[in-house]
Amino acid sequence: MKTPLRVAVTGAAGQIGYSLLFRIASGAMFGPDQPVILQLIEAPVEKVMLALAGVAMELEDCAFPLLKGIVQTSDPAIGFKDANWCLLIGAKPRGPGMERADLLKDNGKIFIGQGRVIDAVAAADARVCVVGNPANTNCMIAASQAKRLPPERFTAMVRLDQNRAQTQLAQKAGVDLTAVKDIFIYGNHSPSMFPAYAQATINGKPATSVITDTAWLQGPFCEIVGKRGAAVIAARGLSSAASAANALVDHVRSLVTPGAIHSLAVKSNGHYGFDANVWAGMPVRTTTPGSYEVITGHAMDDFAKSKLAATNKELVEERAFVAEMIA
Ligand code: NAX
Repeated sequence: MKTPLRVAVTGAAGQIGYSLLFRIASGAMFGPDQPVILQLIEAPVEKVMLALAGVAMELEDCAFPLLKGIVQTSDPAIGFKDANWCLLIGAKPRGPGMERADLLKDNGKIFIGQGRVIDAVAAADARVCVVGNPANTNCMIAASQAKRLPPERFTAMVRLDQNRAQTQLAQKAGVDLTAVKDIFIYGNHSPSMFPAYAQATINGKPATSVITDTAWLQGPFCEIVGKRGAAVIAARGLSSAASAANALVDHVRSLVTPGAIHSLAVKSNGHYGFDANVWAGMPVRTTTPGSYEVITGHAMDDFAKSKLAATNKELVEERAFVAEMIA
């Protein structure tokens, strides 16, 4: 029997948490022979902690053989203690009339605190994955507080956008989903992101030779993928939750699978013209479990360059809003 992995999850009583925790405990994230201990972290609010207790009861009632323990806490120092994986889902949602700058600052406080605590108490091999929005900038903020853990340990999720883009290309081409490969997301997890269709293949051929409607690729395709979250809210009355949880399972599963090629938001280091200090979506190849290298050198045409510049501008602006906090 392997040693259990300690998996800390913030926002564990929220919508995404409710779809995610059962899949982690069932083995979908770390594999069918990897036991886990779930360390569930929630806001220090009585009603929320009660809801968390209910989720923990349901986890117990599943009798998952791989689930070796559940911690319930509102204290990050307890929740992140010795964690191998820190999945940061909890964030403050944008309220009515709230400015983007205020949202960034309010979340900045949360992610500064969590970044510091993770750096102080998590396991030596800790990996941090940020889902709570604005995910890229929250990830950058948390990483900025770390002295022990290097920045490449901090990634933000753009996998939901990748999955959405894969499905849209398959539907347009009238092919099975699995025929679409190498569709990567560049930039921010926001409508400004760029799903780089020209790098994708469909049944091994360039996607642009199968879908020759360039106007659709540059217009509706990018728009549908970029605004899919809003479309789900309009239809369901609630934001994407099960698909977001599924994407986080994919994000981590790919990140622990050597050779996997997938999209992650990572510290840009200047790749693809992104500002060196923003966290931007880009293609990576997993090297060893939990580690990756950025796949550089994908050619970009003028349209792609203009999209990358726009999403980079937004990331740089977000960074500027919180610059004082992380200095
Ligand atoms: P919910 O509002 O259902 O749940 C969030 C939970 O986080 C709440 O239970 C709240 O009490 C908790 N929380 C807030 N502050 C916390 C803190 N400081 N420590 C611990 N817990 C805290 O939201 P949900 O639908 O689960 O979405 C969570 C986040 O994911 C949101 O920020 C959302 O915008 C973001 N998303 C990101 C996506 C992505 O692709 N990166 C897609 C889905 C989703 O929109």
